[in-house]
Amino acid sequence: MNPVADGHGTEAEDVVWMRLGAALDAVARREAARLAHRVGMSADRVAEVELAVTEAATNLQKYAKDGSLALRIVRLPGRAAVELLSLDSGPGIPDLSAALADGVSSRGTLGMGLGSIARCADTFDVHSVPGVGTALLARFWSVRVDGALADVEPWVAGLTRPISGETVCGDSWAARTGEGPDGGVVTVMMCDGLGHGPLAALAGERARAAFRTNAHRPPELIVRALHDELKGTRGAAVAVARADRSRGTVEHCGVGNISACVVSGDKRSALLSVPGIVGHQMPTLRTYQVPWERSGVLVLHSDGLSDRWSPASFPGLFRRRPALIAAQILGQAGVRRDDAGIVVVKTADS
Ligand SMILES: [Mn+2]
Repeated sequence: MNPVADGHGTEAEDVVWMRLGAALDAVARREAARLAHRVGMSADRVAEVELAVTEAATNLQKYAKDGSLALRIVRLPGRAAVELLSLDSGPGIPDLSAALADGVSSRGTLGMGLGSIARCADTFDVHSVPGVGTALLARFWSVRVDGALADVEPWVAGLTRPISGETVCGDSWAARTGEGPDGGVVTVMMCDGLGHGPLAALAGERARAAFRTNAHRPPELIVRALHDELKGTRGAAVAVARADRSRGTVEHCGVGNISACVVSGDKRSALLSVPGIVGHQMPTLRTYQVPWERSGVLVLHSDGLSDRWSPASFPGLFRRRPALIAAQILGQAGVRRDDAGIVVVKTADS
């Protein structure tokens, strides 16, 4: 893995969620083909991506208790990829390395088809906790790339999932990387629009727009700008955090119920928010600061995820890629009765 600051903004994009069921393989195959065509893949590559995604779907159908696939397009400057995330709630893969090596010793488990997905993907990562569940990440660039550039990893990854029965999500995130004198500053926002459905999604859209034009400012001023922009909407809980690699700090300003923390080893340092509703009732803002070690992982999520998770219950997860971290925590701590959103920042390999 080679983490890079992409030097531009990234934000929540459309995610196609497909829940485990009898039609999952067919639906997943169709959606994979649609997205692969949209990023301009050749017919051969489209076929490979279809096969890999179908394999992931079949794995869930055969072995998982419950689970979902998410497909989306991710972009770095000059390139686009189809990204597949698979999340399940067990039973987990007992011997992951054996599963990846031969696919034989894992017969009868989720590990069975992993090798073929890994071979086809430009980026592949998987994390499994026996008895808890598995998260899988596979990324397919539109043009097959070899060598150092193939496996670049954005510093920031977010993931949102609408409440059951909705197609749009009121939780939203945005980030800007590559700021500061050495490019080591990343600023992220997590926004939970009140309620759910299109009106909550509208608040999220406005929050992303306001973040885009204010991301260079200190977190507290960004929250103020969001407050102005969200007037007349339902309002939102919002948190903005800025991690500065050269100063070794994270500054955080939050209003309402967004969980934020820095994970370092098995330690989780909470970043506090003040009560209020951005766009409606603005409290006196406070900015908190905690140390940012190189190996630190910054996590912000809405109350669509329980905040009762602990790093120790996901051994090794926080050394993995941001997108995989986001998927595993959302998969295991996410609730179905609310929109869920999480954003993860990691500026160094660890
Ligand atoms: Mn919520």
